[in-house]
Amino acid sequence: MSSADDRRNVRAGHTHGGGTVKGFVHKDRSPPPSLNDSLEGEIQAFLTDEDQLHTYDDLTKVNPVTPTTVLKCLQARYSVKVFYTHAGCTLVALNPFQPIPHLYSLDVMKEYHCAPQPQEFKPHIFIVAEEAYRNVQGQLEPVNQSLVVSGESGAGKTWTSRCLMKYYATVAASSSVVKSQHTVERIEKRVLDSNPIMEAFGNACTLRNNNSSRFGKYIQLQLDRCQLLVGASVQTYLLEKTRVGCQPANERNFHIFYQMMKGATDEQRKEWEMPRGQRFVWLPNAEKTVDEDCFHETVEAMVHLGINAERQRQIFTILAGILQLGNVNFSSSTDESQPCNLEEQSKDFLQRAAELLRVPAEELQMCLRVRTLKAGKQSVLKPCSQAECSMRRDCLAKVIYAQLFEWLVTFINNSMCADKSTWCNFIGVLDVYGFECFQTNNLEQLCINYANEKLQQHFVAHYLRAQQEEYVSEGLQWSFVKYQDNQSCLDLIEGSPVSVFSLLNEESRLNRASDSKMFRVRLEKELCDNVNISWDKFSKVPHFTVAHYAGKVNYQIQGMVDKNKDPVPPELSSLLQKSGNSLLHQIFTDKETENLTSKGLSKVTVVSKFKNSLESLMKILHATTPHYTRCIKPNPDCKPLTFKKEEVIMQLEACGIVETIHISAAGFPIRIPFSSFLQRYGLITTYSKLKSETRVDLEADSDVLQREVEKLLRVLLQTHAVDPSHCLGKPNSWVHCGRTKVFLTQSMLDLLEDQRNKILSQCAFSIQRCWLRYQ
Ligand code: AD9
Ligand code: MG
Repeated sequence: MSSADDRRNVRAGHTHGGGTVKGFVHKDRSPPPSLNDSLEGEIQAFLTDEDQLHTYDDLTKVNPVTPTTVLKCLQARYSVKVFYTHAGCTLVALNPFQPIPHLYSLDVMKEYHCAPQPQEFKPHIFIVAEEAYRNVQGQLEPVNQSLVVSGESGAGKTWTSRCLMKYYATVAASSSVVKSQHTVERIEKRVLDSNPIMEAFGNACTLRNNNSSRFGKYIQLQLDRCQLLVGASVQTYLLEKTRVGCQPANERNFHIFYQMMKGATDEQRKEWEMPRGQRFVWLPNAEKTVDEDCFHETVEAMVHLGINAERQRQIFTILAGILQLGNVNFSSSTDESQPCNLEEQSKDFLQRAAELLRVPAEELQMCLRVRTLKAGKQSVLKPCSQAECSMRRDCLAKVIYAQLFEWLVTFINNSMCADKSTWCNFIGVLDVYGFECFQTNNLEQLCINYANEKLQQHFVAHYLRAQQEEYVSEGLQWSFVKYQDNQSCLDLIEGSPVSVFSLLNEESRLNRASDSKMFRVRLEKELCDNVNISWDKFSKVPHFTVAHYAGKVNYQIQGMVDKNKDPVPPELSSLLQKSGNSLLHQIFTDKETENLTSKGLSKVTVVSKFKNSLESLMKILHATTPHYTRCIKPNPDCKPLTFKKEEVIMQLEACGIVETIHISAAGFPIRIPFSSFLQRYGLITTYSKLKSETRVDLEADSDVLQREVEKLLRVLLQTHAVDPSHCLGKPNSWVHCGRTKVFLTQSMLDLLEDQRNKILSQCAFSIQRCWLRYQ
C-alpha cells in the first residue's frame, strides 16, 4: 500500500457525528495555546513580533485569539500576498482581486494531490479539495463530502467553487466520453463548461461584484469506485428573476443580454432585431464592459454541452424578444372602462417582441392590456391600468426568463449526469449568494439572508455544537466556548405557528387588496415579543428590522406579499403555450408549469418553495462530511491587494471565526472509536517491550477496549519521553480517552503514525532478511 493510500485509511477512521473531522498539523508540536492568559499583556507580546505575523499558517496558533490578533495576522499575510490561512476546521480565503500567477496551476494541483500529507504544505484551497477527495474513498466507510463556500457578495465564493471544480476535473479526470447528437465530449470538460453557461444566465454586474451570482447552486461531482469523475448534477436556488425587468440603479441585467448585444454577428443582429446603437431600457449600463461579456465562450460551452444550433437560435430569439418587451410602454387612460393604449413608439417594439417570441401580436397586446376575470362559466374582460399593464409586461419577461433558466439547468443536468449505476459517491460544492444588506431590501434579500442563517446554523450545529456536545457525552473535561446560536432568528423567520414566513404566506393566500398594510399590522401585533425583530414606527417607508447573525437588516414591507404570491396571469401562460417557438411552447406546456400558473396564482408561494428547497439541501449537507471555506472581501471597492481593517473585522465577526478558532485550538480535532484505534495502532503495544500477551478482542465492550487503549498510549508517551504535561490524564494532554473514542491533537496523531510506520518498516526489513536467508 502506498503512503498516500495509507494516509487515506487513517483519515477515514476519524469519524465525528457521522462525518470526518479535519485536523491541521501543528508543525512545532507545541500544545494548543492557553485561552486563559491576561489578554492585554498577551496582545502586546503578540504584536511585538510583528515581523513574524505572516508566518502563522493556522490562526489556532495565534495567542491569544481575539478579533484584533486574528485581523493583524491576516493583514500581515495579505501584505505578503499570502491569501489562504487555516482557522482550525475552516479555511479563510482572502480575495486578492487580481490574478495570482501560478497559484492555481496544473503543477500546483499535482503537488497537493500527490503529497503524502498535503496539510503540511502552505494553506490552499487545494488542501480542502484534496482532503475531501481522500475522505470520500476512506476504506472503512466511504462518506460523501460537501464543500461549503461562504462569504459576502464579491468575497470569492464563485471563484473558489470554480477552482474546486477544476481541481477535481484534473486530479480525478476519468477521460470518459459522453456522446450527444452532434458532439462527443470528455465528461470533465462538460462539467467545467456548465459554469460559463450558468454564469451567463444567472450572474450580473452589481454594485458589489461585477460577476455577482443571482442564484444559489449546489453541484454534486459524481465519482466512481476508482474515485474518477464520471458525471455531475446541479441544483439551483432562487434565481433573482426580477432583475430581468427591473435593474437596481447602476447595476446591470444578466450577462447574457450584454453578451448577445456585444458579440452577435451582423446576421444575428438582423435576426434578433438588435441593430448596433439600439438602446434597450432593460439593458442599462451597456457601456460598462466586464470580463464576463464573452458571448463566444458561452456559445462554445453550449455546443460542448450538446445544445445544438437550432436550440441556440430558439434561446437567443426568446431573449431578444424579452429585450423588445422592455421598450414597450403604455399611456395612461382617462377612461377607466377603456384599456390603456400603447405609446406610439412602442408599437414597433411590441410587434417585434411578438415576432421574436412567435406569438400573435394582437393577442400579446390584449394580454398585456386586458385582464380576463372568470365568474363561474362566464369570462369578464377588465381593462388594466397603466401600472397594471407595466406589471403584466414585467411579469411576462420574468416568467419566460425563469422558465428558460430552469430548462437550461435541466438540460445541463441531463447532459452531464452519470447513470446511477456508474457512480457511488459524490463531492458537493455549495456556492450560494452571500449575506446582503442594501439601502432597500425586499423579499429577495430576506430569502438570501435566510439561506445564510441556515448555513450558519448548519456550521454551528455540525461543528461547534456537535464538537462540544460530544466532549460532554464522552465525559471529557471541557470549558464551553460561547458561540452565537442563531436558532431564535431562524424561528422568527420560518418557525411555527407564527413567523415572518407564516404571516407572509397567510396574507398571500388571503389575497386581500390591502395585503401590505395587513401584513405590517399582523407582524407588529403577532411578533411584538420577539427580540430579533423591531420596527421604526415613525419611518415613512414601512419596514421591519431583523437582527441576523451577520448584522441588522431593514426589510421594506411594500410589495413583499405580492412578490411572495408571484402571480402569473393565466392569459400570459396560455399565450406562451401557443408560441411557434418550439422551446417556448415546450417550457410552458410542461405539466409543472401548468400547475403553477393555471389559477393565475402560484399554489406554492416563493418562500414556501424556497424553504422546501433549502430543507432538502440541509438534509444533504447533514448526510455528508462538511468542509468550510470562508471567503473574505478585503475591501468594498474590489481593489487589488487593498486591505481595509473595518471591512474585514466585520466579516470575521459575522461568521464567528474567533469562536471557531477557540474551539479548534483548544480542542481535539481527531477522534477515533476505540476499536478502529486498536485495529490501526494495536501493533505499537504488540511490538513494544511491554508486549501484550493476549490478542485484543475488538468486539469486547468499551471498558476493556479503553484499558487497552490507555495501555498503548502510556507505552507510547513514555517511550517517547513526551513532556509529562501532555500525558494522559493531564490538563494539557495531547490525548484523552472518552467513553467510546480516543480524542487526539494532531501532534499526537503524528506521533502515533511515526511509530506505526517505524514498526512496519522494521517488520518489512525482518521479513526481507528472513527471505534472503531462506533463499
Ligand atoms: V456573489 O455573492 O456571487 O456577488 P462571490 O461569488 O463571493 O460574490 P466572486 O467569486 O464572483 O464573488 O469573486 C469576485 C471577484 O473577485 C472575481 O470576479 C475575481 O475577479 C475576484 N477573485 C475572487 N477570488 C479570487 C482569487 N482567488 N484570485 C483572483 C479573485 N481573483
Ligand atoms: Mg458568486
